[in-house]
Amino acid sequence: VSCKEAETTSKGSVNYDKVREAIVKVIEVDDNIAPAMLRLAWHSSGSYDKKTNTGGSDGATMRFSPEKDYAANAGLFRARDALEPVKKQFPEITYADLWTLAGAVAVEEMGGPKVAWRPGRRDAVSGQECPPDGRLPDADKGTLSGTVQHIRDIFYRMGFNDQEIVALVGAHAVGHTHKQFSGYDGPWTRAPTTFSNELFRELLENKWTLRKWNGPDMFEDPTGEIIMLPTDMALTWDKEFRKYVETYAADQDRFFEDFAKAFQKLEELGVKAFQEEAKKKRGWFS
Ligand code: CCH
Repeated sequence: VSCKEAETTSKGSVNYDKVREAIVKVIEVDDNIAPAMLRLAWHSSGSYDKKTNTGGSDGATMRFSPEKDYAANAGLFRARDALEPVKKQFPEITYADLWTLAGAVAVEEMGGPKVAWRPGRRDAVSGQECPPDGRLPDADKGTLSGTVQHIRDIFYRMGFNDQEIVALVGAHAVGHTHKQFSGYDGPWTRAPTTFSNELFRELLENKWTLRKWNGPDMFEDPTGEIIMLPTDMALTWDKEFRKYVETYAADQDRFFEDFAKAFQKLEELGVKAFQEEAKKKRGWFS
């Protein structure tokens, strides 16, 4: 399946500093929207498949069915709707650029690292370009080894290594799971609007047991107030992943640095304009 050329690109006249300010204003009204913006950026980018060079943030195809209805994307309308007034205010920016910029701004506004971001993504014109369902990770594959393998399958397909995987999942320091969207219930940390290395510290320092309830398998601490998904726990069960969990738990600066790099890479996966630019540069040397 080839990705049909999209027809709209951000016009050169966009003042991205002003767009940033407008995104910050949306977050100031309700800071719970910042984690949702971060997740929107991740889910629009994480559909990338390296082998076929399809999916990814280019196109903002999650505006369309079937992608917007995929189970993994349940609840992300909150972030898309919250950004709609910004798109109205700056009609020249593409949705694809706006969503990824909002992800970067959200990380920064929550106290995280500055993520390098550049414009150039196009908007697709229809759902024909939507990636197939199933490209984003499930939180549980029933067994420890199956869950670990699943995480690797999904993120290696995008082109990430174990260190980048652990850094990226550190984003679960912020936000909540929502019963009505994913079946899971609760935040990972006690400061869910502060971007930090808290996920890693909680994973290593707290005591995690399976919650007894009739929802999906998930872990909770002794208070029952904070939670971990099976995939989060898997990062401590696998030896290779655990190495990085320990590194990031001990060193927030290192986490911030690695997260910023991996997140920029994620947001740029499969962006045609950047790929063409890189090809031109390589061509000059060959
Ligand atoms: Fe995630 N995530 N995520 N996640 N995620 C959920 C919520 C957030 C997985 C599953 C879930 C990343 C990786 C993974 C965020 C950022 C990232 C939810 C709850 C599930 C389930 C959704 C709901 O109920 O609303 C799994 C599985 C993986 C990989 O193994 C990565 C990578 C990132 C970003 C870089 C953020 C932020 C949230 C909170 C959203 C909110 O609305 O508060």
